Parts: sequence; C-alpha cells; structure tokens
Amino acid sequence: MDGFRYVPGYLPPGAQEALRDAVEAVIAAAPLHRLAMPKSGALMSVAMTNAGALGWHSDQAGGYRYEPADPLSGKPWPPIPDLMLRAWAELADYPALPEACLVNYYGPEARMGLHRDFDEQDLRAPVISLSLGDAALFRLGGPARKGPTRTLKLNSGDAVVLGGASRLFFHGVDRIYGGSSQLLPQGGRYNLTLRRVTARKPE
Ligand code: MD3
Ligand code: FE
Repeated sequence: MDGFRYVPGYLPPGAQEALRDAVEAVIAAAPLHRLAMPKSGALMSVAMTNAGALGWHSDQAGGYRYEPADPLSGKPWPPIPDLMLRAWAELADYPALPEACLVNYYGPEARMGLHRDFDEQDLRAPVISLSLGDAALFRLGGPARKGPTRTLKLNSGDAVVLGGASRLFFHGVDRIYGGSSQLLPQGGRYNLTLRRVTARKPE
C-alpha cells in the first residue's frame, strides 16, 4: 500500500555466507570509513563504504553527495555483488538497474538517528535493504519527523523494500543486538542498500 515490504529470511544461510564474502571483497578494495557529518564534522558511529557506479559520501566541507570514485583512494568503487543485483531483480519491480550499493557496518554500539534519504535524484525507484550478522532494532516512521513510528527487528538474511510513499519515510536504527549472530567472525552487522541515483530519461 505505502510500498513498504518486509521479507524475513529472504537470504538462506548459504547465500548469507556468500554475500558476507562478497562484502569482505568490497571492503578489501574500498575500506570502511567513519564519515564526517556536514557542518559539525562529528563522525558517524556507523562505518561505510560503497560498490557500484556511484557511492554515497559525506564530509564536513562537501556535505552529503554521491561520488563516482572513493574520495579516500581516488579509485572507482568496486562492482555491486551479483547476489545484490539478483535481489534487485527479484524485489525492486523497477525498469532500471541500481547505481549504488551502500555498505553500512555497525559495531555493537553503533546507531543511526532518525533521518530521510533524499540525496538521490530518482525518488520513484525503491531502496532495497539486506541485513547480515547481528540483529538490529529498526525504526520506521512516516513522512513527518514528529509522526508515529514502529519498530521492527531485522535479522541476518532479512530484506526490506522501501518503495512508493515509504521511500521518503523517516527511519533509523535504535540498537544492535551484539552476539546474536555467528555469521561475521568479528561480530556486528552489515546493512546493504541498493539505490538508483540519477533520474531516468523521460519516457
Ligand atoms: C526507509 N540504513 O543507509 S536500512 C541508510 O539498517 C539506512 O543501515 C539503515 O537508513 C540500516 O540510509 C536502514 C532500511 C532502509 C533503507 C533506506 C530507506 C529504510 C528506508 C529509505 C527510505 C525509507
Ligand atoms: Fe536511510
């Protein structure tokens, strides 16, 4: 109805292991980094990197934006893992490929405050989220910051589709359940989001 879809257990255990290994390969090419927020310069508690033609980045001077290369190395971002492209094909119902795969890594103390994602030009495309490792308490609100919210526990292998109106809903991550999964040897949680960034040509 609002385009929000929760798909618990989307990835079976074997595919979670394969995606974990693909994420480690992405991180080997483009290391995780705690980004600075615009203006204040305070570091986010979540560490990030990207795969794809464009990657989301933030720093104190330049603000939130998409970049075609990793500003830390100058190298292009590594390719989006095949398992993620398959998830987009199965879940997105959208006639263009994703351009960005943002990789978020949460240690046991990391959080993400309530926010909206609108740095993308194409807001008609859904965002697809896949979770790996420790469970997270996800908070989903509505179109207004002050409106009601609900929480959802996201476990390893769960997918979420944020399409339609839900694409612009407020959301965040309240907490990580440290030690709840054995998938990542170092513990913690990865969240991967697929995004279409640039506007499609008019039809
Ligand atoms: C609802 N990530 O990277 S994923 C983000 O678990 C982000 O790391 C969270 O919020 C995480 O921006 C939540 C689920 C998600 C992703 C994008 C959304 C929910 C969303 C965009 C619009 C509405
Ligand atoms: Fe978000």
